[in-house]
Amino acid sequence: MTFNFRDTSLVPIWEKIQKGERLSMADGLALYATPDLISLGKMANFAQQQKSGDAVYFVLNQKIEHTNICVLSCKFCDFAVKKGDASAYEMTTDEIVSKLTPEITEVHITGGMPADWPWERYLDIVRTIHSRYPATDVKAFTAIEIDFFHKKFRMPVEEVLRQLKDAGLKTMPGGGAEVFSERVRRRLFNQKIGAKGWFGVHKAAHRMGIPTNSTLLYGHIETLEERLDHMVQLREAQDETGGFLTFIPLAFQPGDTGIKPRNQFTSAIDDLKTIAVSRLMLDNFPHIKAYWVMLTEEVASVALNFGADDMDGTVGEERIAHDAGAISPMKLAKDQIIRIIKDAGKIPVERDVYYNPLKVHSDRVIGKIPYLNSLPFYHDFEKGPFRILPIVPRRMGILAADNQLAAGLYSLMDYYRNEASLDLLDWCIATRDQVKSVMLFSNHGWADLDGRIIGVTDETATSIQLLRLLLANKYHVKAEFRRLHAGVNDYTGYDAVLLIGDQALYHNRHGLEGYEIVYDLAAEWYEWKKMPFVFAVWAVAKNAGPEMRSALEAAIRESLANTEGRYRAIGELHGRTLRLHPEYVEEYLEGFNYTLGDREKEAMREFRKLAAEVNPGVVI
Ligand code: V47
Repeated sequence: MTFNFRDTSLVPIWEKIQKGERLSMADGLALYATPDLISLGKMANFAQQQKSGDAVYFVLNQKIEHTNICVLSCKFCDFAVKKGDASAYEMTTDEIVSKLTPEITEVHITGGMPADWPWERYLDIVRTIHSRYPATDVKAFTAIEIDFFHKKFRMPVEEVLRQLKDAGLKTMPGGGAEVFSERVRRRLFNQKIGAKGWFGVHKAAHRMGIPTNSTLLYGHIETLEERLDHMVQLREAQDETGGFLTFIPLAFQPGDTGIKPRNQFTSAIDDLKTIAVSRLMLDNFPHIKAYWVMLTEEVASVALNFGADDMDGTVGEERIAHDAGAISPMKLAKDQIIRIIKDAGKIPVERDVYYNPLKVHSDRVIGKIPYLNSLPFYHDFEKGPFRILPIVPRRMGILAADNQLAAGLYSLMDYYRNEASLDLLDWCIATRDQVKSVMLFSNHGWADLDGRIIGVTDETATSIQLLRLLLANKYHVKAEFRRLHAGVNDYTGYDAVLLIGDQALYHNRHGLEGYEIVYDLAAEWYEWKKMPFVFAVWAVAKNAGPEMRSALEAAIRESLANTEGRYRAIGELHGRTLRLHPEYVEEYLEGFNYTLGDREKEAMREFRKLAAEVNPGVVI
């Protein structure tokens, strides 16, 4: 892909981006320095498309700032007050719960840190929300608050998190990171914990299966180098844990902080550059959030074409930014968010706290399995009238059951479950013998797995049934399955772990710590049945209409034809983030059969028959 760069110094950076190479601090500075804003936006939009296709996520959420009384006195904060202040407030659990309604899917709780609240009061808030609104996920307490609880209530950070998790906490917000620079910390928030403490809490959370968000407070006294250093530190931490969901650049609202004149907000250009640069620098972050509360609706709308794929949500009511003079509204209606996202040419995807899609507010949406093995279908896919939603197999099945997609490359089990509303097309993802990316990492041989606990990736719909079948009918053992947490690389505490897709491919190549034996499920099937295994099939909604169907068929056919013989180039672009050599990716892709022929259909029928016998429709 080529753009007409006005600033040709961007060309080498663009080449790196296209090859999936990581950008350096110097690249980041060059991106900030460029006057060619439009090219910067196009590059970031390209990176965004690689990650999230045409999707922009939002959530029906409610912010709760339970109190503004705070023992800290950070210079940039206009929200916090001292106890006894005329504007001080403290909410009871009942007052907090009264702000919620059943349609809210995420509640975001963060606030001041008063000296006199007992630990039980915080637990009570989380527990009560969780029990009264079980479908509402609780995202609560920044690393600063967790550290405060740790010190005040004399409990290790892990114990604080464990008790909150038991009470119902699902994820943590990204606040309190500010800027990791020690220079800025000493000048603006010297009572806060700093980078080491902030990362300590987030990494502890990730190890415990609590994904978290991250922020950067920009537009005050920090330098561009300090912003970029902040991003690089986050990128390194993400390499280590994989537990960050999104990055949120927070535009500083000067208010009466005295740090900047009252109305000197960050410029729209700086906001857009920061969104774009963060998308390009944070190559291992799934999402970048355009937080409209601090950016304004207008800038957030444009940001959706500058690398952001996350609009936060309806918010409900917000004080931290508004006390510091934010000019955005206090809340946005769902319809308004949907309109903004549609106007940006994207798919409004209503999500849960983990970014699982709940509802797709657009038609002509095609589900894309975001794994390397499906790339021959999508690499050269001319979108035409379609919009692409990358979505893991099991979640795609859930959307199909609700008739939310026009078409998709469905996991085989999901195709069967939704057969009545789908038409099968002529393509699939089938193995010849081995697959290399549906792997059981184990500490026990097959026969010894009886009664053991197997952690199973949250993403699978078909491989889990294949594993069940192999255990029951090939090896005559029965194990207990537990779903692994989406998005957090915690594989400890199981006797074996089933992974699929790129995660499995990566660990097949690089090993999975703690597990010595590796089984390839397609190879197991082949050895047993002497048949290929069909993991996924293309299907189109029956109600999509013949024109749509033929447009889709033409696009798939063309992409397959264009990519044939070019698997090494695909490996160059997409293998790097997985630390896989292009030749390895080439060999991997050559192991698949993408056409649904008679042999594949026969294998499908055999699997269907056996799977129905072993586990009549059980889904865990
Ligand atoms: O940590 C304080 C910032 C943060 C000001 O995780 C200010 O999804 C601008 O973290 N101007 C809290 N910012 C908000 C936050 C957040 C917001 C939205 C979504 C998520 C998420 C997290 O607000 C604080 C601080 O960095 N802040 N004062 C100010 N005057």
